[in-house]
Amino acid sequence: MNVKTLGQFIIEKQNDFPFAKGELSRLLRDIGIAAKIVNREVNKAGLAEILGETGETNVQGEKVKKLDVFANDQFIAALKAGGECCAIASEENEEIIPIDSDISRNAKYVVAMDPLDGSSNIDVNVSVGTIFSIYRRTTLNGAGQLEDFLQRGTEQVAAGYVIYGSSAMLVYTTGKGVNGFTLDPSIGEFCLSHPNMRIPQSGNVYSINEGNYLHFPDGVKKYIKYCQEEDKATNRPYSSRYIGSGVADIHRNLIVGGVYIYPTTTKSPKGKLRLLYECNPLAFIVEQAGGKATDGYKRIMEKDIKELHQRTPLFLGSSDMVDKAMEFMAKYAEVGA
Ligand code: AHM
Ligand code: MG
Repeated sequence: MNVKTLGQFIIEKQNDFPFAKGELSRLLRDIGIAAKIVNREVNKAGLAEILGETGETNVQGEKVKKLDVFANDQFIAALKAGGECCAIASEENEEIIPIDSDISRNAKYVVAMDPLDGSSNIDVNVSVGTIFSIYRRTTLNGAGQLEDFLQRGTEQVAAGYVIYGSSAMLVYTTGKGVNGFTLDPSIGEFCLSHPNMRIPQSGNVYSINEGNYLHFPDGVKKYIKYCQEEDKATNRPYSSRYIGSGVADIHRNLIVGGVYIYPTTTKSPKGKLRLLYECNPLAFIVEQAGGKATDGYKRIMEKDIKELHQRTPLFLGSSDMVDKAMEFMAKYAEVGA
């Protein structure tokens, strides 16, 4: 069997960047290693005492599960040990984590991450994920600083997610397409299983938390009704699929085609998801796979970022479906969004 591991693939792809010295490759490798360790723990979450809440709340004011803390610690440790990253921003930490060790101080890259997205699903054995985004630092040297993270999504050097599902998969892009790797537990390696992933231009799945319907902008309400209408030519009604674990919902839509929407609600007037370490990396991946990602009006990756934990609405997926949803947003914008 002709298997290509993530490590082999990364080294091969390093040649795409003629002046690359291997730093980004090593950073991706470090992330892959942390992902395997987190996967091991997620897999036995139902068995181990690790299951449950720590009782602390994270910076977003949500209850933190023990596995969130574990995943956060693992990724931070791997990135610190690797020496290619001079600062980390995490959903779990209010402030950035500057890295000031001898090997990392002058490293070129910063990493923003959501170490365990969808963590409210852990206790019910539903897939969770890790999302990461890599930027080149803008400060010159020393440990990384906040301003290194306040860059538009278009400046991302690489981004990816790991899904801890029925199989564990790592999907990433460096701006030259999207490739997916499935963990083969028998050899403990991520192996290339989904080369050059492309999202279908259209699909028949829409993913949104309809429980919030009453609080959605009118454009979203009308788009949902559009998805539910009968129309043979466009294959409607579409199917509603919402796991509530963003990486799993978006991974499915990436493969079969579909649109994922987390709009503003009256409860979360800026949206729920975070621009830096959730929306931008997912947008980079989906765009690289041929899809689109906007906030309903504007491209996600061109949004200015002022705060580490800034939120944004998200419309992401098959390009025709995102376009259609945006059409409804524009049409009904004036009527009380
Ligand atoms: P989290 O980072 O606190 O886990 O929140 C992000 C998650 C996404 O994975 C998911 O798509 C969404 O929040 C679900 O939110 P809701 O329960 O409001 O539908
Ligand atoms: Mg999260």
